[in-house]
Amino acid sequence: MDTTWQQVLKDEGITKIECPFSLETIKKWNQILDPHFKKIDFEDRSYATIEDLFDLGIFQDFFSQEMRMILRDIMPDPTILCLHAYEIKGQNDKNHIFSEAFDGWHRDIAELPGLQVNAPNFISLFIYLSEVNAGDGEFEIIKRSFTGPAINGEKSLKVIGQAGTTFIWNRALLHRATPNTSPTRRRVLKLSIQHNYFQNEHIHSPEFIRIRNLVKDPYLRFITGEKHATSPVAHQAPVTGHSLMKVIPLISNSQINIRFTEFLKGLWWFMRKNKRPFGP
Ligand SMILES: O=C(O)CCC(=O)C(=O)O
Ligand SMILES: [Fe+2]
Repeated sequence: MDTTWQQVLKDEGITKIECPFSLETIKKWNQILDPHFKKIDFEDRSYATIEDLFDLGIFQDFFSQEMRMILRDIMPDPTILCLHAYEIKGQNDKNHIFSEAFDGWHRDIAELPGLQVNAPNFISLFIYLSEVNAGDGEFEIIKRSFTGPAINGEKSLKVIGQAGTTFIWNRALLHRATPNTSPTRRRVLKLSIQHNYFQNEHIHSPEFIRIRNLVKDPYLRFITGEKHATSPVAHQAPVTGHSLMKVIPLISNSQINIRFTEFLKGLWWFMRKNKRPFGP
């Protein structure tokens, strides 16, 4: 039997899958989002927040039956840490995030004592909403880099593709957004999930509370944190069925090359902030 995307995610920390939405849906979302982003396209990084997505109907489309099965196959109790669409500006020779250190390389999550490093605890799912080619601020990641530093010369993977390119990755892996040097803004839809029983300040925010109060669907109430408990109560999202999305192989296609001055700057930055190198 072919390896499933679920297994690839565990082994390598990133998997690409078929787009769980039709291209018409992706197009429709972009048409809905265009006027929203047009108003704020002077910002270096601009957002359609979870509330915007909800008010625009994209939130409701997003949690399709297929998406529910995908998330359930990652973890039985997925709870949203963040869901938003964002654009990053073009003509920029800097990484839009963590540009102050290590050419943008970072982990979102530190290695937590007692947790298996490669277990899918903190996961992000990206759907490119614009076409992303080399130079368009493509997402770059080092497969299997669950622990340890980034070493120059090591292989990395730059994810490029059409609007609708969908990939799921473990936030413990070393990754970065490459600089978007192209003339156009790069648009991504991003979901981050974690176990229901993990601490999660977002689900207590007014935006999450408003959405939770407006939705009746038990699944949407679950994923926005209704059953959240700080004790490890084994709640599970109400979904049946598994996702049989085909895995699309991702082959490392680049190499890390952190400039020496960037490396020193990064070390200094982390020391000042009392954070260890290559932590979040
Ligand atoms: O925008 C990107 O390509 C990556 C952003 C990032 O570091 C993240 O989502 O954790
Ligand atoms: Fe990150």
